[in-house]
Amino acid sequence: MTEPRDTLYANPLAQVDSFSFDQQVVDVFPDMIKRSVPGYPTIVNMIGSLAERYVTAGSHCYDLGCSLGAATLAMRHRIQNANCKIIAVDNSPAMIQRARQVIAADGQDEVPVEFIEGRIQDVTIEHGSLAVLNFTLQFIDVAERPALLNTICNGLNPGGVLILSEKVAFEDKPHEELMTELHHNFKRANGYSDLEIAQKRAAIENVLLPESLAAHRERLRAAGFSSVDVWFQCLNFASIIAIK
Ligand code: GEK
Repeated sequence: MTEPRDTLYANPLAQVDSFSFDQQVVDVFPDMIKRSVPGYPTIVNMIGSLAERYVTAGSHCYDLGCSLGAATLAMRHRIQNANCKIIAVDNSPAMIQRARQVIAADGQDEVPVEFIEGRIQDVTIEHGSLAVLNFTLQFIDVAERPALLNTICNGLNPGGVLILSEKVAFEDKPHEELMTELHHNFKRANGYSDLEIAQKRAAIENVLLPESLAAHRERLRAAGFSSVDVWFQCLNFASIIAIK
């Protein structure tokens, strides 16, 4: 089945409202994220590979900010050990409702998936072997990020892993500008017009708050992760593996 195409910002808007994960976004989400985030399919696929490698018997996996459950599916299809459970969390009712349908239609049902409609800041993390923040932390208030990462690290078993994927910012201004330009070229090559790129940028400006890789590394270390490194980067999008 072809995915509905994202045309949300294709026509001039009198006023560009702040971006929110509502029903309109849910309807085009798979197309939107693939055409907007360089490397997204590779990252999701690798989350499956990491699930195969790190998820231990009887442990919990967390998909924090699960949207339509792409990372949940990737983990579910690759977990090798018995008696595991995936907890998928999102605070958008429209996202969670669609994610439930996506998972219900999935043929693999050996690994149960528990959905939580709520803020990832409020979720209890325990017995975790793998936690995933795939492009979600960037939407959390910067002041709330340290406590969230502390909670995640505390709730992971020794040797447990956090995958943190984010849009990142650069301290060097010319480099920041170059990455932004190349990212816009990526979006243009994927069929977005200059108008769509500009209106989406205005909508997301105060909603998605990127930080530098150095800031992420430092915070992850402070939260208690003993090994922290980037395993994937394309332009201003990166994914970090942090091991407790
Ligand atoms: C994927 N991980 O496809 N609590 C819970 N959910 C939240 C919160 C919060 N405080 N803030 C935002 N969200 C997915 C993609 S999208 C990334 C993640 C993007 C949710 C929000 O509702 C949305 O579904 C998700 O985080 C971010 O692998 O669109 O760039």
